[in-house]
Amino acid sequence: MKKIFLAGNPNVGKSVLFNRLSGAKATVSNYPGTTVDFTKSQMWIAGEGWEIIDLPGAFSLKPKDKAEEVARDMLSKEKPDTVVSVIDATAVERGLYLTLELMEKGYPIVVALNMSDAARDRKIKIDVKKLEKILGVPVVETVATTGSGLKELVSRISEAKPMRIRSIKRRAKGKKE
Ligand SMILES: Nc1nc2c(ncn2[C@@H]2O[C@H](COP(=O)(O)OP(=O)(O)O)[C@@H](O)[C@H]2O)c(=O)[nH]1
Ligand SMILES: [Mg+2]
Repeated sequence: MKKIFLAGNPNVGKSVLFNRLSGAKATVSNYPGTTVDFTKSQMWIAGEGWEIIDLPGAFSLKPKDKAEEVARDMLSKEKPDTVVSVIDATAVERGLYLTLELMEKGYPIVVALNMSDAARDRKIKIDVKKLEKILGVPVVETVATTGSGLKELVSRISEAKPMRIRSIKRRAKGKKE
């Protein structure tokens, strides 16, 4: 079965997103040798069953605590087919750090700009198309608590592909590939 992982900083809405995407039947497990929990379930994308895993919150793949260590280990051991990098749309720069680290590792990424309702309330405007162009991966605005944007997020999972950091830097400078 293909695997999709939800990765992101703590409190960006990963678990709410996970519950919306996976529905019932989720199981919580303890990562071996730790007190860190992760949640696993299944979802259907275009008639195909996927395993979906809600990773412990992490700011970086260079771990500073046990939760980050588990997130890093699960990513490297289980080799996800797609990683949804969940970013708080009110603090995009903070979330991009982990996103770029994930890209550097070669994971196919889709970015969920979650809490886009809160960003809108605070008059934070994000040029999604430009961000998408610079990163070279799908970027979708979502509101996990209402389900807004989730259909688009799921539909763009198939577009996720490994992206090279070098080409991101070139695009950020406006150069051609
Ligand atoms: N306004 C708003 N709140 C959200 C959204 N998604 C999640 N939340 C809230 O943010 C908090 C953290 O969510 P949670 O899923 O536990 O974050 P996690 O630590 O990344 O798993 C909870 O109080 C959620 O109800 C969203 O899109 N908009
Ligand atoms: Mg959570």
